[in-house]
Amino acid sequence: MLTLFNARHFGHAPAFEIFRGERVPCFETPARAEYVREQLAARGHALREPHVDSRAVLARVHTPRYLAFLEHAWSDWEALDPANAQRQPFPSVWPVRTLRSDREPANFTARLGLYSMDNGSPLTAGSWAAAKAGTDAAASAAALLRAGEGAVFCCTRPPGHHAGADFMGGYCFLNPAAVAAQALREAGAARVAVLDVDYHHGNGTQSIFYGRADVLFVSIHGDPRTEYPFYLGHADETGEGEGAGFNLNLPLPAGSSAGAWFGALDAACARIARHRADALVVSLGLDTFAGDPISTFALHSDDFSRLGRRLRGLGLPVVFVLEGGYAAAELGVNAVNVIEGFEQG
Ligand code: OKP
Ligand code: ZN
Repeated sequence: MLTLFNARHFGHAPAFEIFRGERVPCFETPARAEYVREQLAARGHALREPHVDSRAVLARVHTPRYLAFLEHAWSDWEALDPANAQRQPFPSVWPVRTLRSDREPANFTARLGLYSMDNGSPLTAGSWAAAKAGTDAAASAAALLRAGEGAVFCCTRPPGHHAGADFMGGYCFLNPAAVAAQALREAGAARVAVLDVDYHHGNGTQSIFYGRADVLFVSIHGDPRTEYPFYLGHADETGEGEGAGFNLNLPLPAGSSAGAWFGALDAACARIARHRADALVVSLGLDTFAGDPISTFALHSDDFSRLGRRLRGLGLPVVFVLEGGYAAAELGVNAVNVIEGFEQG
């Protein structure tokens, strides 16, 4: 399968994150994409660089003030203190209920909190460039589908499905899956479906399309009562306004088996078929793997081939976007299993 490789991903390499109150090495590492790249090359898949600048479509997915903040966040941070070059900024204050988010503060940490859903997206000098190259890959994939390509895989990081119109969170800064869906719409697809199979609910993607009937969002994920991102992803979230009926959440209890997961996939595929979409975007998180260090589902490597075959059965052109998956050494095999399962139908 034609793969767009985000070569800028390497510039986003945070040293640590905060996990259970302690500094720990990041789970979301550059090695993840390198394992996928290695496995793609070993199994004969061609890699290309993204060729489309996503700037225009990006501005229809994210807000201008968020994009302006993110693009300049690192230089603003460094300007505060030269020693900040060696430090990672984290938010520590957020405009929750009763506090105002319409006025952007001047203070850097206050702005960082305004544009963050959690403290889980460590920012570095290369974060903007890496995230922007990811949305460039998504926009390029949409252009390739329009030109007749049957499926394109975006091998990119950091992931994106937790990033909303104006916030980062859960390792995500910009949302390539949302950019792919929006770019497909603008390239002439009347209806698009987004299927999010990452272990974690894609709250950012859901919220971006929640009021729209042209982009159906379907997600299979750990029940938010116990699993991140906690505050979205319940079954009663079905869309609003014109988008009523165009959002389907299929939460599963933590610890669910592969059998339960594929049952949910059947329901997801049935809803997507009913949408009569012209194209599909798959938020391909592989943290449903049994060996994932931060998730609790139990898919094995051959289950990812089965996922690919099942998706091929929808008969749609597909943009695959890499999301989570933290068993890094197995990530390549699992990702390429999806791709080859799809190709072999
Ligand atoms: C991103 B994706 C907090 C650690 C927990 C939340 C998990 C993010 C998963 N510092 N982070 O959906 O794979
Ligand atoms: Zn995830």
